[in-house]
Amino acid sequence: MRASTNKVFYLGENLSREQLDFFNQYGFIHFRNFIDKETLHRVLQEVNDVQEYLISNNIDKVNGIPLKFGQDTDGKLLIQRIAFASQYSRFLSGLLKDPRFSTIIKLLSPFKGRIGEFEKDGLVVNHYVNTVNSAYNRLGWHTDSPRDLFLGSRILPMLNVGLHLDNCPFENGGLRVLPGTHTQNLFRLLFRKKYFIDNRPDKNEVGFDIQAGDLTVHDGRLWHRVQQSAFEGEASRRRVIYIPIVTGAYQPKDANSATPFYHKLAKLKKNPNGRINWSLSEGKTAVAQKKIA
Ligand SMILES: O=C(O)CCC(=O)C(=O)O
Repeated sequence: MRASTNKVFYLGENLSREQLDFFNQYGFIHFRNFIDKETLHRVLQEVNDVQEYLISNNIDKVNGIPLKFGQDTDGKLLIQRIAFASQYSRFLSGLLKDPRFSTIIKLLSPFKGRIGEFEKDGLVVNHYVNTVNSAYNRLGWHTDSPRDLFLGSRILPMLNVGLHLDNCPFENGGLRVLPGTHTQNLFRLLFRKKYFIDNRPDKNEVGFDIQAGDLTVHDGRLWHRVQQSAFEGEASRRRVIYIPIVTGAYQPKDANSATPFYHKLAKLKKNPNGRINWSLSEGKTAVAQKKIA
């Protein structure tokens, strides 16, 4: 369902009172045209280059975070989730220095925020496409906060900033959020829905009419999911960059960082006989970091 809370804003030098109030009330906000077509083209090219580099160097984990592999429409290997992508691209890293991010950081006020380029999963590239062998075409309900609990920290407010690289009208699936759930108590944050298992639409959810180049920001405590595209192949392609804005102690990751437990859980696979395969393959770590060209 498309709800009246889905309003589109434009980002200026400062956040307007209306933008701040909207974000504080609902826990998300949508800005049109954050980047122009030329920048978008370059970002897509850089993402492609990073993927090529990771594949050709047999890297399946960056700073302890596993990459998610699938198959593209042409049968070629595709990385459907890349963590810390800006580590491999001077351009993507430079994008994070855009002064408008300082404006967005103010959404975290009164907390003092910073761009987590080297923290959490860094700059993440999500790439969804519906093909027979795509491992990643939707994502069940979750918030981004329990990851902090797994990592032994208390839940701190954070923002997840999504830079959308493809058009994705509401009818094509994409991001769905439950407005206002960022202010819930800990019990509701942990148990409102079954994390990542529940993919069912919620009568109160809100979707977006995304144009390539748009930016969305959601509070890390907000329940959200990704609705699978109704289309197959190229029409279903959806690429989004996510950038964490964090607060609290600086917790950078590097090539020696351990894989968080929740990522290991995600690797558990069912055997054909229905039993869970508990062997957790560690894979290779991206020790050989590409020098930023
Ligand atoms: O792809 C999206 O828009 C949301 C992704 C997301 O929620 C996640 O990666 O945790």
